[in-house]
Parts: sequence; C-alpha cells; structure tokens
Amino acid sequence: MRIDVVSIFPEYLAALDLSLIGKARQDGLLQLKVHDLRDFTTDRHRTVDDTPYGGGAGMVMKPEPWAQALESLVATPAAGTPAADQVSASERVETQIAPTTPVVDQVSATPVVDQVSASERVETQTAPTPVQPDAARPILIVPSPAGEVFNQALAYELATEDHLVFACGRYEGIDERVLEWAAEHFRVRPVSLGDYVLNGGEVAVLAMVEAVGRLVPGVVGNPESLVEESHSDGLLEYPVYTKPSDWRGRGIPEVLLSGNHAKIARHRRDEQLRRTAERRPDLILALDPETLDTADRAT
Ligand code: 6GU
Repeated sequence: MRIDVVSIFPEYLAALDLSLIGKARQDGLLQLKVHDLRDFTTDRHRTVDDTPYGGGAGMVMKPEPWAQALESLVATPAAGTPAADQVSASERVETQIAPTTPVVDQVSATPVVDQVSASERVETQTAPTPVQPDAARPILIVPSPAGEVFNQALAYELATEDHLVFACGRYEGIDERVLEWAAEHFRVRPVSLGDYVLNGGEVAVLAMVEAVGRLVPGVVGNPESLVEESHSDGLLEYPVYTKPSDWRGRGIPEVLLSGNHAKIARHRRDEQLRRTAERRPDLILALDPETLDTADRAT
C-alpha cells in the first residue's frame, strides 16, 4: 500500500518510522512518504495561510499550495513501485491531470501536454463531476472534527486500498474549494477521530495510519491477534492476565486455570458483554441481534 501525508509539520510524522509501522515500511509492505506543504509554495515566505473571507478568528489554508501538492501525488506514481512501472505510456496520459505547464512524461520523455488534445484538456479542467472511475482515484483523507467518525470498519475498508493520501490541515482549516476541486482526482473523505478538537490533522493521521497499516496483510506477524481484539466483533475486548497467578493479594478467574477451552471461551465472551454494556452501551444497541447466541442473551 502506498500512503502519502502532506503537512506543514512533517516532523510530527517521524513516529511512523518506529515499531510495527516502521518495520512494515522497511519491509516494503507500506510505501509511506511525508511531504512538506511549504515545498509547494512559490513566494519568498512560503506562505500557506491567509485571513478568512467573511471575517472571524484564525487563519485559513490557501488553496493553491494544496492543489500543487495534491497534483504532484496523482500525476507521479511512486517511483520504482511495480504499479508505476506497469503503467503504459498511453494509460499514463489518461490518469495525468491536465497540466498548465509542459510536464515531461517519465516513460516516453515527451511532453504530456502534446499527447492530450486541447478539447480534452478544457473538459478535464472544467468538468464539475469526477471523470475518473473510483479505482483510478486514490482516497484523500482530510482529518477534521467536522468529518465522519473514524472507526474499525473504516480502518478495514481503507486497508483494502492501493493508495491513501492524507491532507493535514492546521489553523481553521483548508479553503473549502480545495475539497471540491480534489474530487475530480480523489475520493475525498473528511474524517474525524471523535468529538473533540485537535490543533491539526497530524496526530489524527498518526492514529489512522497505525489503525489501517496494521490491517494490511503481513504487517502484523500473527494475524490471529487481529481476530480477538476490541471492536473486531462489535464488542470490547475481555480482560487479560499473566503470571503470577497471585499478585499483591489478587487472584485471577479460576476458569482460566481449568484447561477447559469451551468454558474459557464462554467466560471471556461473558466478560466482553459485561464490560461493553457497562462502558459502551451504545455498542450493545448497535449489535446485530443475529450475532448473539442464547448464552449471550442470558448475560
Ligand atoms: Cl481528524 N482533526 C482535528 N483537527 N481535530 C480532531 C480530529 C481531527 N478528530 C477529532 N478532533
């Protein structure tokens, strides 16, 4: 899976070099690149923000640096990846954004503009609706407290994608027209971590990349560990214990020492239901009644 993150604080994403995700990058399972939005500005001060139309507190992110950054990600397949190498020159022209300056196609070494007729170019620039099929447009995640709420189901959905792009806003957000414009080249998804406010998208991207990345096949060494965790069955995880069996006067549930696997499984399921009912009654209400067995209903 290819992941691109655009931010004015690329150092924030340094944590993605570590642990499981860092290892997956080293192993080539994740091609993750972080891009500095300021590299796509053209003024001496590398300006990315300006005052909001209509007034109000704070600043808004200017549209053009975002358009330049995002165009650079759809126009250029990640160098050296099989996907990039397999795309023929003719296919490349179709996925190319109508350029305003001559861009040299890396495969044919001829200017891409010459391969696109003038009428096609005008249509691409003005088309109000997406011209690309879903599969040809990567998902663009825009972290925002105003987005749909991120959850394990969305993590599973995103883990099946070939290419994810994350656009980290700061200040009061990104000029709304960027999201409208981007729909031509991306499937745009504003996504929130929950009902609270962060200063920018970077911390949210750390969370989402970790949640999605660990579901990519091969990233987690033992895939069994993905099956029994919180939210995989709509319930919270059961409590776990390790040695010693007596610790500071506290024991563990006897059944866990019984060796009776059916009884242990029943005990754990009951603990899941009990804990979920107490901490997250909303999850119990959201359960499909079909997934509950008779013993579940008794708990
Ligand atoms: Cl995704 N972004 C920001 N800025 N704040 C948030 C959030 C995201 N999710 C919850 N709060």
